[in-house]
Amino acid sequence: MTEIDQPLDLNHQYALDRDCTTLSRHVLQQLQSFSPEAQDLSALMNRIALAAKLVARRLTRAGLVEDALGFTGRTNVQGESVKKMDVFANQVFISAFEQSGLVCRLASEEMDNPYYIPDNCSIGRYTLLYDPIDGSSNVDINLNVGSIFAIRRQEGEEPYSSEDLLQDGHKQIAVGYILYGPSTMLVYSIGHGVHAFTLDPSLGEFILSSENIRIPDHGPVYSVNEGNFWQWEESIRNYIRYVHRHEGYTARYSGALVGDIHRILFQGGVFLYPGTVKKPEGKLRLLYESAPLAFLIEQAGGKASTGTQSILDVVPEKLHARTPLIIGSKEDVALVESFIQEHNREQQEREILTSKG
Ligand code: P6P
Repeated sequence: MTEIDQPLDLNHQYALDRDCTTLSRHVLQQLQSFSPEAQDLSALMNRIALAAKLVARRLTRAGLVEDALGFTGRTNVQGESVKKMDVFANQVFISAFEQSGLVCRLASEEMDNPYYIPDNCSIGRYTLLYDPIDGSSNVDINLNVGSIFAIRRQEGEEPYSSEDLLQDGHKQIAVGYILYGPSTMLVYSIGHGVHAFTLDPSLGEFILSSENIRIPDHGPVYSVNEGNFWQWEESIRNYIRYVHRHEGYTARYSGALVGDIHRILFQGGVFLYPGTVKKPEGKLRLLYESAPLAFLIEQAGGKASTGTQSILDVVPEKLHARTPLIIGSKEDVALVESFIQEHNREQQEREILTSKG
């Protein structure tokens, strides 16, 4: 037999097949279709991958590239100081999608209003909502950061109105995040499970690394900024006291949502960013942080709530609306919710007793 007639051994064949499963191919496999919408989604995810590679390249060399790190001196619509990397990454996604012909609008944490691409609005019936660099406080100290994205169809004929974005999270058709860590990973869902791709810099391609990821029903991790302890409602403080007093829990908090969620997706547990007495709505933004991650975690078998309502059911009143976020393994999220329900029940009983005098 000639060399060519001898099949590769199974390990080599598996590795070759895997390296040929690129993100755009995987989307079409998930949809089992070559319809125009399937092709759109495949092309959209390909542009997300391009943006991710451009951001990863900048981050990898940020310490060497002049003027890549530090603050711009401006504050964004959130009232947060803007990092140079925030501005760069925000523009990367705009540039990647301006040329795509698919997206009419981009709505970002870094922009007060959506960015419109008029040439695309007659044909490109999609909106990209994104947080270009999540956890940017980690950028200058070379710790992990992420990007979060959600894609929704553009509804209605008025391209310069964003009213149709003020709908619940079930309207998302593709979601995911990019984790810029020791390796760059892209984790996504289009409603057919959750899948992870790892960037192979030697190929310049995201290659399938984990398919149909399932979050454990329970895990040891609780991820929360305990520095806010005295600002929380008593119910959340009661939950934290519970995990302090019971074996089997461990605290992990990186200050970057994507890294904390990624850990919980694989190891199980719960991430909390609760509201406070002064800011009941919390810090995290619904449309381009909580809702995409809620969709993804629920696709992996987990749960995401405000504490009293499923995140995916929340209808925002404005583009940059915030919500409390409790997200992760379904048993751990349910445990946090049980402390909230217990506290609310006790409060109602007290109010009834008080009203009876
Ligand atoms: P705090 C980063 O600014 C971010 O939006 C998330 O990535 C992160 O989980 C959270 O805020 C951290 O907020 O108040 O704990 O520093």
